[in-house]
Amino acid sequence: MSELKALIFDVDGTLANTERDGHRVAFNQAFADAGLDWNWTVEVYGDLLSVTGGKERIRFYLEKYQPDFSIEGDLTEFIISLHKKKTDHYLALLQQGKIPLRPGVERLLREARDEGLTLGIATTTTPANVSYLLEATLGADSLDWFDVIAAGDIVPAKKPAADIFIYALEKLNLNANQCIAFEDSGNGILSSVGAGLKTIITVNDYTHEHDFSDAFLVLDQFGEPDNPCKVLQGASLDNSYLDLVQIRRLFAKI
Ligand code: XBP
Ligand code: MG
Repeated sequence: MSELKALIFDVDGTLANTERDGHRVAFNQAFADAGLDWNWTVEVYGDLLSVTGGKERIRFYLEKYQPDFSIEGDLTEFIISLHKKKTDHYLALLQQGKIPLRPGVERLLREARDEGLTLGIATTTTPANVSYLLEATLGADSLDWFDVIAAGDIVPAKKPAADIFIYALEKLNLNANQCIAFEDSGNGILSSVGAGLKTIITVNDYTHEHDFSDAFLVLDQFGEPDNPCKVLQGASLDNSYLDLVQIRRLFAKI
């Protein structure tokens, strides 16, 4: 039985509900800037989220929804340029404080820090998106809370490939059985479990119907003392929100 050493968090959908009112809005703003009449509705975006990575998502959209779209010049360069505009818009939304952390996230991060647990991030999103989210919600020094922020194109294959969690474990110099991963989506848990990590899921509107049969625990949220969470799958909790005591108790049962 290994000792719990680290918590490794996904970002989008886990630390914050960033997709519907953040990334999706930023994509549409970038499309408008470019004079494109593309509008990713909440529903269409839910389909597009099956592909991780914003650049990869744009390409998937073209293949599935705009098969006759063509431009002069290199399509990959066009997508990269469009995605950079999207990122600028997304960073502006973060700086305006438009994307809060999910319930219990700050509390759990602070509990882990207070107990000397290592914290890591393993995400598909662009690195700047992570630093801006952390700075906007937890303050500038919060980037130092994490011993690794593994993000975006740092690995050859994005989620559901296990690359990003394997990379994070290597940087932390820890084994998977010394850590717990936190995710929100089907692609995310395929990646974390693929890296050998026990995974706790918090679902959201886009992911609540995904397959989490390999999850260690599935919740609707981490919860707060005055905002109870619901256990959707796995062992019941001793109290109405997920805290480090619960995590350690569940980890000891592995
Ligand atoms: C979610 C993703 C990202 C974001 C958009 O990442 O798949 O692509 O949707 O961010 P995770 P970018 O759940 O792993 O945090 O446009 O920067 O890719
Ligand atoms: Mg996610």
